[in-house]
Amino acid sequence: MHLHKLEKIWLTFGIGALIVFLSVIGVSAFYLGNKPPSCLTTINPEKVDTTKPFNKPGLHKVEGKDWDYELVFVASAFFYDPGAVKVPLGAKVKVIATTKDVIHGFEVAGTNINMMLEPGYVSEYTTTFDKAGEFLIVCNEYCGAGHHLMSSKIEVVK
Ligand SMILES: [Cu+2]
Repeated sequence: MHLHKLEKIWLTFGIGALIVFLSVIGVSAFYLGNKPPSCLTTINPEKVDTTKPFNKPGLHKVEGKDWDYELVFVASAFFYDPGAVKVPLGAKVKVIATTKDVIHGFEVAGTNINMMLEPGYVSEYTTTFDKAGEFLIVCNEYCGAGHHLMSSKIEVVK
C-alpha cells in the first residue's frame, strides 16, 4: 500500500496527539487521583430524618471552618424543610441539601445556586450572600402533581 507523504505526516501527528492526550488523562486519573467533583457524599434516603445534619434542617453557625454557617435543606414531595429561613447579610454559607424521595431541583432565583437533589446523594454549594432581600427557592425538576407548589425562601437580612 502506498501512502502519500502528507498522509504519513498527518497519521503520525494524529496518533501522536492521541497518545499525548491519553497519557495526560491517564496520569491525571490514575497517578494524581483526580476525579469529577460531584456526588462525593452519599446518604441512605430512607434515614434522612435521623442522619446528621439533616435531622436539624435550617441555619446553623459553625466554628473553625472556611464558612460561617451551614444551611441545611431537606426536599420531599412537595415542600422544602425549612419553608423559609433568614440569613445574615455578608455571611459565607454552605448550603447542604438532599431529598427523601424523588429527584428535586434546588434553584435560588437571582443567585447562581442551582442544584439537582438526587435520592441517595448530598448536594452542596458554598456562597456568600452579599445582597439583602428575599430569594425564592424553586424546584426545577418535575417531581409530580404538586411540583409547582414546591418553594421556600431565603431572606438575607442586615
Ligand atoms: Cu419538583
